[in-house]
Amino acid sequence: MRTHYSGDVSPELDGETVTLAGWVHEVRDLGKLKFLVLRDRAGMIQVTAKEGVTDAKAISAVDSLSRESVLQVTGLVKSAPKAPGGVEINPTSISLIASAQSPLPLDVTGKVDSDLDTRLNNRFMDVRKPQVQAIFKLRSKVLEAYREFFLGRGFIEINPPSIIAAASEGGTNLFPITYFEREAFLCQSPQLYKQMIMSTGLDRVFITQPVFRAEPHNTPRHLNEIFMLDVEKAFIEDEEGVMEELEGVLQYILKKLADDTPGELELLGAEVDVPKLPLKRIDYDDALDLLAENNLKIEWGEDIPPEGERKLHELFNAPYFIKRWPTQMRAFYSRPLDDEPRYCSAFDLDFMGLELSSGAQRIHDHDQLVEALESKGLNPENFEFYLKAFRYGMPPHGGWGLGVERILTSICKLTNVRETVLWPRDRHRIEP
Ligand code: AMO
Repeated sequence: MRTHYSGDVSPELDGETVTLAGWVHEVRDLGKLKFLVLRDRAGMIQVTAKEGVTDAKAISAVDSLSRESVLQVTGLVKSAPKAPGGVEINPTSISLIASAQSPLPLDVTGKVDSDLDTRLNNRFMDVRKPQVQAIFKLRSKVLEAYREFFLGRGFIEINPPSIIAAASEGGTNLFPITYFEREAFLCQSPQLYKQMIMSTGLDRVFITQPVFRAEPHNTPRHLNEIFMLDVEKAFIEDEEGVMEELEGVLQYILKKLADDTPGELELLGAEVDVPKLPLKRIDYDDALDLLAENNLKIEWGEDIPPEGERKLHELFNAPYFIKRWPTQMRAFYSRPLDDEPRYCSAFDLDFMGLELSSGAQRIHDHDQLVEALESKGLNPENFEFYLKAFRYGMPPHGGWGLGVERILTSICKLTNVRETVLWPRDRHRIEP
């Protein structure tokens, strides 16, 4: 149906015949001169019809067009320095492929603002906006970069189940489902599975998987369905053995975006600073001291609130790790430090004032793991399928999880994580 996308039509093609297909972004009727802006995924192009010059059928097609209808346009490329992109199309034929009703549920041109709810309710139309399309092109690029980085380092991609019988991160926040005659849950993290794989010899794995969390908070940074990027690696000496990969992949993703998608970043007004490695590391206790010096008092053992993450970002102006967290605060599988078990080898990576990722070196000793479960009030019997993998040779290992929505929110400097999901799932939204 098309020979070119709008972005392929340059002034060098002057005089050639091309066929384009896309949506009617705007029509301007100046009497004898009619301008049509045709939009496709590569951008927009002006189609200029002149009475007396352009074929009469093509002219009358323009007269009856409604905005957002789908068209096929064949015509001659003409270099036109004043037109957007420096070219226009002089049409020889215009065919209406699918007409759009009026009024539209949403303005695509950006002239009329719509609130996020209206936009999400009409997402098929919202994603026609070039800036919104840019977010999803960047999302695809982030996933491409993530895969490329880990495949290049000898990791393999595994696909754990999404239906599970036991909580991976503790008891709450699970969505129960009816699984034939018993209860099951939607997976909140592939945590237990990626750890069990460490006992198999497939000692470097990565995962891309939707995870589901029944977290009741309805905030600009929380979703109930998250697309999680997980990594697990065995034969590490300490948590640095996987933090190095986390900072490496962050740098790789940012560089790839800067190299491959400058147009999309520009559309969103997002500049990417590729960080130098190693990233800054700060211990939890030191972060608390620093925040206290900056008038934000946090009790030892409490999480660092979003306000604190933003403050640290202001102070460091670069992505940073927080390490050495109190053991009591972190998931049961986080390995307490041998010399000071009050602290564990868990870490968070924060970027642009948002927690992007968290991870840890894990407990790999079976009995210590049983104790850790009990100390969190969890029943080891419910974890028997997992504990078993720790009884027959489990090497030291660690890993992390990175929410793709959070990294995009940071990179694109968005104020709401929902912007990065086509059809987000939150406390109130399961439709469309
Ligand atoms: P955690 O629960 O910290 O760790 O999740 C890892 C990362 O996932 C993202 N994330 C979210 N994003 C949007 N909405 C949410 N509700 C949400 N919850 C989490 C964040 C977060 O840093 N199993 C561990 C990882 C590990 O240790 O390997 C885990 O899931 O970016």
